[in-house]
Amino acid sequence: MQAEEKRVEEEMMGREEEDWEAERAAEIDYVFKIVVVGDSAVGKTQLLGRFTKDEFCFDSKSTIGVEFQTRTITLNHKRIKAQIWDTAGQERYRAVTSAYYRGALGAMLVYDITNRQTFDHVARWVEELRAHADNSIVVMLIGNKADLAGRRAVSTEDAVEFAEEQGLFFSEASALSGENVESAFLSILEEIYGVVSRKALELDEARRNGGNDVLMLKGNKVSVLSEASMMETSAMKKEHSVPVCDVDVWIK
Ligand SMILES: Nc1nc2c(ncn2[C@@H]2O[C@H](COP(=O)(O)OP(=O)(O)O)[C@@H](O)[C@H]2O)c(=O)[nH]1
Ligand SMILES: [Mg+2]
Repeated sequence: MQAEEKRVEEEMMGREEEDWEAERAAEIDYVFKIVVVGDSAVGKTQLLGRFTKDEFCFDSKSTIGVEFQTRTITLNHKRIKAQIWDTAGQERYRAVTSAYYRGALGAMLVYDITNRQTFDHVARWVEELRAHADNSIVVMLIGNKADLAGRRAVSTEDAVEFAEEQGLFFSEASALSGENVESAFLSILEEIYGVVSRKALELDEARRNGGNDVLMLKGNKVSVLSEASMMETSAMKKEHSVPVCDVDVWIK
């Protein structure tokens, strides 16, 4: 199992590096990694397909169950590439690896409004995110299959209450009809943009005040030292052509 996990991890790193090369060529300002989580069969893959299909770019498909799709949008005059990862079935065995969450700035946590159990499991997914993802990750709860309102098993009120308690954004949506899919993804991208911009500012300020102990380039990895708040950041200044493989966001 450990060897398998390592293989998955290495493959993920390779993917991200390839994608990074592509984005440099395409003049992308930011890449935001978003993970999609939730129980099996709630519609994660369909939601992803619905959002990315217009400007679909099938970056990679894996034989070992790791993949992401991308779509580039313009937000605040910036080219932002949403790199959205799909569990591709790993959730069935509760075997989503921590590498899946690494560097994610956002998460779509999906349940099925016609299946109560998938909503009851949402708390577990929140724990999973808290355990493996960055503290500042933006999480959006999605009640999918809103087109099946006649078979509803989870009230909107219950979901709103849970989302408020947990500090999550919330939307019902339908991958089938497309209702709210675009708006949900655009909202999470805007929220991430807000978080990243704030962090970039903090980082800039810290650099001006603290000098070079804040950012340290070590081999091909960026280590962020100094204050705890800095350690959460996934946003880094673009450093000439230093190859960096564990940073998802570039600021020009
Ligand atoms: N009615 C309806 N069915 C959906 C919707 N989204 C997904 N499904 C169906 O739910 C099943 C599981 O979808 P899938 O995307 O594979 O779920 P995943 O396991 O979470 O990735 C499939 O049969 C889909 O056709 C939706 O919005 N409405
Ligand atoms: Mg799936």
